[in-house]
Amino acid sequence: MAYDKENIFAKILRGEIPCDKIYEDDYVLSFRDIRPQAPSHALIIPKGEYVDINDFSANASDHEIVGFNKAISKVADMLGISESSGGGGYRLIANAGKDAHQEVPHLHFHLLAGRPLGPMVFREKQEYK
Ligand code: DGP
Repeated sequence: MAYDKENIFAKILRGEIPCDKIYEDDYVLSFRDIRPQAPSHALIIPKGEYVDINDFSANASDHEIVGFNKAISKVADMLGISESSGGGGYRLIANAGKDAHQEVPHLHFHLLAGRPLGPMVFREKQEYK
């Protein structure tokens, strides 16, 4: 899929739409999700134009990949949700494509925390044999 420069996160990166900023550096912007699914729900996005994690891991530079990954622990520690910063831990989610219900076509990691988060994925029916 080609990158859509008019997606909502591109507009946030350009400063055309406000966000509740948590952290920013040369490679990433982190801000609070507008529809929080947990007491703490942060998003981390790269500043480069990548549709999803598949696009990013295939096409981003080593600097971008390292910068993006290092931002995860920075944000988790800043929010106090990592166990090493005294929190209870967190879940990191990256939806990619339609089956994962990716809504915004600019790569973003969700950091969810602040309560027990339950099973990792919703199961429509048990299919164990
Ligand atoms: P996903 O389904 O993984 O593509 O999640 C997209 C998330 O983006 C969803 O949890 C809601 C959030 N979101 C959508 N529009 C905005 C916005 O304008 N501002 C902020 N802060 N979050 C948004």
